[in-house]
Amino acid sequence: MLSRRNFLCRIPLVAGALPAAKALAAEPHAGHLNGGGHVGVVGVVDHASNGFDPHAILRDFDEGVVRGRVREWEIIAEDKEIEVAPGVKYAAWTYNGRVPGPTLRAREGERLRVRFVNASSHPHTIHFHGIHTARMDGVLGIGAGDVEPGRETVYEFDAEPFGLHLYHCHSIPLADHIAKGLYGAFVIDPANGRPDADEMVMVMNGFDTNFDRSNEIYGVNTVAFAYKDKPIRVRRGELVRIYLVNALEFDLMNSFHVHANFFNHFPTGTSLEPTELTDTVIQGQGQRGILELRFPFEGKYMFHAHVSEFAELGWMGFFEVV
Ligand SMILES: [Cu+2]
Repeated sequence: MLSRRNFLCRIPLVAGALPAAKALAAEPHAGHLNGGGHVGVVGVVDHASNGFDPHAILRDFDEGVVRGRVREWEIIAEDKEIEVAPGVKYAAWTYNGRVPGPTLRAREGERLRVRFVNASSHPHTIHFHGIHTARMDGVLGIGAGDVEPGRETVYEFDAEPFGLHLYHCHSIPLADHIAKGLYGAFVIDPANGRPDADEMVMVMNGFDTNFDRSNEIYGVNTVAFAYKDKPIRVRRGELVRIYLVNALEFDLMNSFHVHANFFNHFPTGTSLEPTELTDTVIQGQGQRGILELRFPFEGKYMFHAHVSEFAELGWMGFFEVV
């Protein structure tokens, strides 16, 4: 079986020899194939065909619609083939047609209502992290339980506690429903907000493209090397706030490391005081945290998983400080 350990080694350097092969020109033993870095891909992902672009997802916060005293969203589950690296297609299950799903954003104490429509071919739920009643927990056999294809339900609860959370499908087998793409970030702002910043959401994820229950492609907001091929532009001296979520399946941990800088770390975002000034944070499955930093110098600065294997398989990018 082709495992991720030898996935890249097996990829011929002649483009097009395998359906997925033309995408990945990284070859660990030869290296230095894609000038400017030690790894990378050849070709580009068709973001228009995917219907989402990692650069748009980065700063896209969905505040829903406020009706009276309730903040509302509609989330539709649908099956969709997406391109996770150039030429590498993945039969995803999506919330609102994208992976990760929309970054839902509310304010502490608000009443939230989410209408969930299952337009896919499998039963799904939405399980929100947060504090709520059992019936609104989106798990099998309690409340609405599994929402069958063609059916819908409404989840309603209060926004608490403030912080950075996530939501994901909780149908079984759980790992598959998450790995297929049914997850997203869920931000609850403190009642008095946070200081102004250039805010971005990074959902760390991966894709098991050959069904061996390990990932062959890794990334932030889905597309391998999306922020390597086109760096994230930020302004020198400006406060940058990163909402970092680990939605990875099959691997026990993930990490984030930024070069030539340090950040304040607010685990789960549930305190306004950082616990640590560091340059690397490790997250288990479902773990998340808020990172705040300023770049004192212009230039290109790498960020990547400090698990080297993940970085070489797509999870690396650059900030371009201007
Ligand atoms: Cu599901």
